Amino acid sequence: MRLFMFTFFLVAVSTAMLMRLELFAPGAQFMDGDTFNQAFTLHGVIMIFLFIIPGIPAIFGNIVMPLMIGAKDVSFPRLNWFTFWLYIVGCIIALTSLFNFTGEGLDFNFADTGWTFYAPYSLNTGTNVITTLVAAFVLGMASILTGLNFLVTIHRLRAPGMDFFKMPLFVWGIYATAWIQLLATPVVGITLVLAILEKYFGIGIFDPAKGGDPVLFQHLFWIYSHPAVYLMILPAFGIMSEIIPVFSRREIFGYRTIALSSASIAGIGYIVWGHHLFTSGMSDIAKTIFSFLTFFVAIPTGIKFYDWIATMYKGKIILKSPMLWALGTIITFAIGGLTGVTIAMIGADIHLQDTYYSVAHFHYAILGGVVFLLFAGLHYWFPLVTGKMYNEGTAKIAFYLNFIGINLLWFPMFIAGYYGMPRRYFDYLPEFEIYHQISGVGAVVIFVGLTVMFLNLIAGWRNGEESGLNPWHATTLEWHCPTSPPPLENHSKVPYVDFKPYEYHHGEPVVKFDYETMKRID
Ligand code: HEM
Ligand SMILES: [Cu+2]
Repeated sequence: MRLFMFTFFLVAVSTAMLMRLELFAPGAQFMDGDTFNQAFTLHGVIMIFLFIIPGIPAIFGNIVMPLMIGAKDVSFPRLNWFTFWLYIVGCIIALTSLFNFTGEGLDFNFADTGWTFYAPYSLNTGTNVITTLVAAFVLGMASILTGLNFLVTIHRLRAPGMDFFKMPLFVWGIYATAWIQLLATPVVGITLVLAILEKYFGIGIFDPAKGGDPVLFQHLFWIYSHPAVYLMILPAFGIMSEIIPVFSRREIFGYRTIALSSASIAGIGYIVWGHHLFTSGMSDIAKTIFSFLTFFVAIPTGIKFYDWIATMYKGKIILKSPMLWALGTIITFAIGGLTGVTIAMIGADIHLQDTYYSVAHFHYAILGGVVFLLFAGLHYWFPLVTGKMYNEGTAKIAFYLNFIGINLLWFPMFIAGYYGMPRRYFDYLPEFEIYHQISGVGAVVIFVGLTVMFLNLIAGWRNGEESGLNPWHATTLEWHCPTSPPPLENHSKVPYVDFKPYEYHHGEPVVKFDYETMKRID
């Protein structure tokens, strides 16, 4: 599954590179407008539905989360297997929608609607929207069942002694996410089915020509897709909360507030979707309420940032690559989150909606938040999963390339967007050229950074040095295994957990663990 995900990730990165190349100068270079529309749709659909939403839960939720709570596996391993196949089927359907099999031969015909499939355009376009909708539906099923599996696992399989407030914070992140997967995804499932029915049978729900309402589509879509952006970020924040205390050698500051803020972000996430519709037609009172509610998201997010920084304060900071990725993310996600607050203001958003400003916002939030932390997690748990170590120097170089790249690539877009550069256009006025060119250079830098990172990890996996059992001196249960990588059924015995997840004293882990009895011995 990981292999599939990273392959798709590379496909989506490549499409993005092509788009950046096209946009390097005004006018058409090598794509026409229709191809460009398909390119950004392909990029968005893959990144969101095939990589970022399933990414952290599938990569770390399945492997690390059970270890962290002392379970042998998730509650329903077969259901897990089933969701894996649903994912594969969804991917295959998405791939078939790339092509048109007509009498004249093979033809590219991917949806050209953007990843949001807005009606009424998605109902009228001749591209393969239906197959793409079906693919998204199947992937949604996989997401719902994964959420169910995680919820039951966390409720039922925690080690004896581990109450909710002794769980590692990554588990809290997965827990909050699982509720979103279970409760919000059905909404988008229904929306997609309605869109398919509308397209096939013209039932007249979204099509204004038949008395339907296209804005209804946007409401239904964002009722899921706004919670979905928190679904992406919460497990990522969980990774941050693991790395910060371990590499500061300090107990995390405000454990409970971090845990509960995950839950409250998940909750608030359900009631702010209207901020995507400020320019689509809503009553003024509705706009005001959605704007007001959106600001509330900043409170629990701010609390987390405060706690992370307070943890590092007076800590013994060890600047290894996982920590470097985490620290970089504190900066990039802060830019993503705070610019989100600026467009939660109705007046500003009327001007900035559907410009490069919003593109820059969500790329800082998603790449500079979710994906960077996913990479942080890859470096952090790499020795746990492979038993080996990558080259630390190269890992650092890869981080710096990515960090410089993201800023070169997206910071100019804030300015271009502010001056009025609309998103999703394949051509632009000459005055925007400079921003596109800086972005183009940034894209190359990121591309090189990603390549270096993946090659380094692959090389480490193949012939890295033995990492030892607990190279980071971490305190959570996943590092308390008899072997590295962990044996098939995880811990040899059910551990007894009567301690908090991050106990450090004078920079040293407090809890000593006996792998035979699976109890603390200090
Ligand atoms: C404090 C946190 C955040 C706030 C206040 C916020 C606010 C907003 C607002 C108001 C918009 C609408 C922009 C427009 O269309 O003009 C928006 C768009 C978006 N945000 Fe955020 N956001 C936040 C965090 C995030 C996070 C964490 C993610 C993802 C991990 C994210 C992903 C997105 C996406 C994908 C869009 C654009 C969707 C599209 O039109 O294609 N945001 N955000
Ligand atoms: Cu939103």
